Amino acid sequence: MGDLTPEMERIFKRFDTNGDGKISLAELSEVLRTLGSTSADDVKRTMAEIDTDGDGNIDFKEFAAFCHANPGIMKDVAKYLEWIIDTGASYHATPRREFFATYKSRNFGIVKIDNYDTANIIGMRDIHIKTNLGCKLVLKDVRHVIDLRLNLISVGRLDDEDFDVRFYKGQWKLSKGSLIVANEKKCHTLYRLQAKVCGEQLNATEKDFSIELWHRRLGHMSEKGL
Ligand SMILES: [Ca+2]
Ligand SMILES: [Ca+2]
Repeated sequence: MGDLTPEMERIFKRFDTNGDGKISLAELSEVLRTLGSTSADDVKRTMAEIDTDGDGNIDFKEFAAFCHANPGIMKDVAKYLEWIIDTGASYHATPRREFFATYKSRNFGIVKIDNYDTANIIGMRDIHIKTNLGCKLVLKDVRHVIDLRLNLISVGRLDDEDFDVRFYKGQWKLSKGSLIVANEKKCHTLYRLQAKVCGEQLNATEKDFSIELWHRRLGHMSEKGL
């Protein structure tokens, strides 16, 4: 199993929201919805591909086999859901074009990543997310940086917006006034937020964003007869 196992367990637990050790069709459907607009047929097809013993649930063994066969996909899933709370970042930033409803592409300069490398900022716009507590949060002026590996939330920018960000006892908490906006446990060395990207209009239903990559890969797998 090697190094992949802890990562797979973490993702499996995120899929298995009721914690019964199996991913049901409803749970799989919820994850795929988080990733974008997915039809009931897509969900069933995906379930059939992963649920190799056909009992209607994905157990960890089936999930692990799927991850080993398709290591890229689960990494992508983690990226879609997860933002890293970064005290060092000057801006919010993401490599994901599909998180932005629209933006005008132009050169916004460069950003330093991984201490040594620099990368181009090719777009900038607000991104609206729904936190793990179901609160809506507008991340202002998020930089689109394709070379990033993670989605970053800048603590400095939240502070500028009068949010209170606290790190304590292996947790972090984001609040504004008396409202707790997000609250999550530290994972390994990282403070993270699991959030859904959602539409900009206040009352609009969540805007779908492209799930092309996922579809392309699943489609590809089907072609290979998996
Ligand atoms: Ca479950
Ligand atoms: Ca099964």
